[in-house]
Amino acid sequence: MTDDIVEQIKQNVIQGRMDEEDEGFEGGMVGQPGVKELVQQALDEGMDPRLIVIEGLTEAMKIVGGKFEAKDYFIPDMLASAETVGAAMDILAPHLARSGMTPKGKVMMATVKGDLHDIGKNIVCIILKGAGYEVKDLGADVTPEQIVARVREERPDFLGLSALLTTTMRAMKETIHSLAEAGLRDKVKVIIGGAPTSAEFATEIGADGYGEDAFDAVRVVEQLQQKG
Ligand code: B1M
Repeated sequence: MTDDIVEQIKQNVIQGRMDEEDEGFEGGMVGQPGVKELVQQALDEGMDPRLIVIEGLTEAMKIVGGKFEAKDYFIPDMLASAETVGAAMDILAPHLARSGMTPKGKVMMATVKGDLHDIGKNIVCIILKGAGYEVKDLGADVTPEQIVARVREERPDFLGLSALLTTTMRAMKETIHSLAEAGLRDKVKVIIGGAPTSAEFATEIGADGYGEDAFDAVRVVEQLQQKG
């Protein structure tokens, strides 16, 4: 029974089904419980919320990531799946805190100054949460000064910066420079991402890593964490 419900949660994330009203990517699933109902049911049955995160949501998003890389899934599909994970995490968050599941680390995320594009950054936040990280989302159009202040206050392990415009990429460099000026550069690992950025650009501006997409961002964070 326990395994059944985790498997159902996993399959429903893969199908991007938030609740019983959703059809699912393959269609014809209206009326069957979706991720929200299944997660609540699992909790009501006394299931360990960590199991739901690790074996249900995280495993599902690995499969979704594989489908995205294989071009079986496109951005709207990935977004629908990622949103079900976000909704599941909202239900699970208070239970996880109680169950003593410690986050793997704290990641602060922001779309940089002058840039309003936040869809990709929001996906990265959701996938990082699904992978077990505590995520502080500062939003979009966040200035270097605001970022420095929040890093100083909250001491995240990682700072993730997103930019979608060639004109705002330079704000990433400014932000890293401001962190250094504030004496905080060696206190936080900085990873960057967003369509106009690249691994070469990350190296050029002194970032610690570059994530091509949300799953790659998790991989880079995990790698940096292992390196210590
Ligand atoms: Co604008 N926009 N936009 N836009 N917009 C682009 C980016 C553009 C490529 C369209 C085009 O001309 N073909 C172009 C940029 C050109 C350039 O600089 N090279 C552009 C432009 C020019 C503009 C305006 C200047 C238009 C204008 O007003 N004249 C203006 C700028 C506003 C501003 O930011 N100051 C503008 C405005 C907007 C909207 C507000 C209308 C809207 C944004 C809504 C929002 O985000 N809330 C919008 C949108 C939606 C787009 C497109 C159509 C889609 C972007 C998107 O959400 N993609 C885009 C064209 C396109 O990409 N086809 C375009 C989906 C998203 C899931 O992907 O964000 O790449 P992405 O995120 C990915 C990866 O990049 C990566 O993971 C994500 C998930 O896989 N990733 C990270 C992202 N951040 C990461 C961080 C990481 C790691 C990975 O680690 C920290």
